[in-house]
Amino acid sequence: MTAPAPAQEFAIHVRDGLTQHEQKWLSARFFYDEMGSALFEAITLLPEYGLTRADERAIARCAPDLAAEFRGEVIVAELGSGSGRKTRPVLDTLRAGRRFLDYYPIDVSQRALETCRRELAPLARVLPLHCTYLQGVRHLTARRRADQRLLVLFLGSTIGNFERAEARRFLADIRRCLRSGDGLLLGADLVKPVDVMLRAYDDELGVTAAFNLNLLARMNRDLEANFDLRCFQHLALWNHNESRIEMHLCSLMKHEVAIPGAGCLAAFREGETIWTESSHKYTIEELHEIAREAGYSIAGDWVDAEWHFAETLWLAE
Ligand code: AVI
Repeated sequence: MTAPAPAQEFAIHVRDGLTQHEQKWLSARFFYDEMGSALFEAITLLPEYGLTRADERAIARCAPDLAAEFRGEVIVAELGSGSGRKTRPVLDTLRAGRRFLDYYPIDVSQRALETCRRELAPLARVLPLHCTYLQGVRHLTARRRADQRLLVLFLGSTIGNFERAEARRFLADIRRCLRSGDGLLLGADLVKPVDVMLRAYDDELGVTAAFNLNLLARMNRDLEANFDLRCFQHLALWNHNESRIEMHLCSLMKHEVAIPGAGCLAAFREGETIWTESSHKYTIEELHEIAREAGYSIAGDWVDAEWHFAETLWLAE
């Protein structure tokens, strides 16, 4: 199993997204180079961004119930490589009373898988899968023993970064890989007052702005582009109809940027934006409806009391 070559993929993607006459866009998955990952870590510490802390609290609360549900033979897969902080309580509680616990982080980033192995190796046998999420789950379900149940973790509201229709499709695709009785623990950020959500994506310190602008800096580093970062402004908007926060980079003037590594020239009008991320916010009712439609039953919800965020456990029917 192999993940796509990242450098070439980035170049193709930049050419497609930035030569659009209508809405220019870049996929949020390109935020996470070394600098972007460090900035994201800093975001998780911001007082305005309660999401990660809420996720951690909700996971810690649901871990004993997970252990009770998955008492027999179980293997754990995580979509995205887990950080010690988030995944540790689940592995810790599940491994109690077992000789081994096999944990398969699935990620297209080799670096993230390495970090995950270092952090979580003392708690489980860490068996990284360097591939896309669906490839990894298919690989595991084809190879596990008949008596092993699979518990898939999809934490941190990464599902929020999928388009709504894509999220439904993806969760249904995962269901089709599972056997009856397998589980999916999904962490999703919930709708909350608009000012709270906006502050979470436009913090006072400017860390989220730096995280967003780093996409331009990354094109300068990796594709020899000549973006002047001061010609762009970070924007966070609430799209009520789609129930999502959108992040954009707004050009402050009419200008052109050369991107030799992607073989293109990007022309910007004053006020034109590059749409860089969507963070969809859900309600518990919508999550349940998605689960039922995809063929899961709902085994439990753990909603954080401080920051409206849910961990929800679905079982394949
Ligand atoms: C990774 N993901 C769930 C984060 C989010 O909240 O959508 C990424 C992020 N973007 C800006 N701040 C954090």
